[in-house]
Amino acid sequence: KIIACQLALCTLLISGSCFSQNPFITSIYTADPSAHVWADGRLYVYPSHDIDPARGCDLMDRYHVYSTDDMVTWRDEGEILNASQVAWGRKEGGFMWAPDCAYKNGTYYYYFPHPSDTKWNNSWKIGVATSKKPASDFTSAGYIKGLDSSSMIDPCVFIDTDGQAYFYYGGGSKCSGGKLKDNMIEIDGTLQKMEGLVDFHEATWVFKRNGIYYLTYADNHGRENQLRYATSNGPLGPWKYQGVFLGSTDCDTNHGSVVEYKGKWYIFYHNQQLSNTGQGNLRSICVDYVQFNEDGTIKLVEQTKT
Ligand code: FUB
Repeated sequence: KIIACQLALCTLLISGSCFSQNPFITSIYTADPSAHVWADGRLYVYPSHDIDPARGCDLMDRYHVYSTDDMVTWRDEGEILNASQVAWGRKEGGFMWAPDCAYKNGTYYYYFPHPSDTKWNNSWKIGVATSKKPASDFTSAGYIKGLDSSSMIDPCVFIDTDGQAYFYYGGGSKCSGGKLKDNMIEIDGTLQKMEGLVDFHEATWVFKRNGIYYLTYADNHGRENQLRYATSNGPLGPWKYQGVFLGSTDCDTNHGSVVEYKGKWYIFYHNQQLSNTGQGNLRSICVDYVQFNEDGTIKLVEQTKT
C-alpha cells in the first residue's frame, strides 16, 4: 500500500524542501517511532499503534511498519506482529507499547514491551521476534530474561561501529543499559543504571555521531513533556546532561528517535494533532530535521505542523 502525501509533494515542488507534512501517517494512529536505515537503502519506522477508543494504551495490540526512500512517500508495510502471536503474553492481549528493531548477521530482531499477566503493570517483559526481512514474517522468539518487570518498557537497541549491540530500557525514573550477547536475546553480564540523566521518565534512544554517543529520553510533565538528551564518550555513559531538544508536542507523552538518512539528520516523534482528544493516547507520528551545533550539541527542534 502506498500512502501518497500529495500535499507534501506540492510543498516539495514549491519550496524545494524534501519533506512530509506532519503527522505523516494519517490512516491509523501511531506513536513511539523508532527509525532505522537498513541495507536496502530505505528508512523504516517501527511505531506503536494507538487504537480508538482511547482508554490509556490498553487496546494497543498490534504493530505496523512504515518505510520510505525519499522522506515524502511512505509505504505501509502492513502489520508485523499482534498480541495473539505472542504465546507468553497476557491472555487479554493489549499493551503492546513502544518497540524497536535491530539487525545483526542476516536477522532482524524486533523488541517490544508487553505484559505476561492480567495484572499488566507488574508483569512487563521485553519480547523479541525475529525475521529475515525488515517488515514481515516476524515470529516470536521469547523474551529477554532477567529484567526488572516493574519498569520494563521502551526497549532500545544500539549497535556500535565495532558491531557490539547494547540494550537499554526503562520507564518511571530509571534507565538501564548493558551489552547484548551475539544472539541478541540475552544480556551479556549485568545491566547498569545510566548515570547523569536529569528528569528521566521513558523513551530511551541511543545514537552516535562524530564519535559522540547521545542518549535521548522523555521527561514527565503531562502535556508539557519534552525530549531531553545527554552525551558521553561511551555507549554506557556516564552521561553528561545537555538539556531539552524537542519541546512539548501538546501530548501526554513524548517519545522520539534520531537517525541520519541520506546526509540529513531527523527526529521522529509523535503528537496528537490528528485526533485532538486532549488526552494524548490517540497519537500520530511526525518527523522534522535535527540540527547540530559545531560542538555536537543539538539545536531545539522546530516542530512542523500541518
Ligand atoms: O505508547 C505507550 C507508551 O507511551 C510508551 O511505551 C511510552 O514511551 C509512551 O509514549
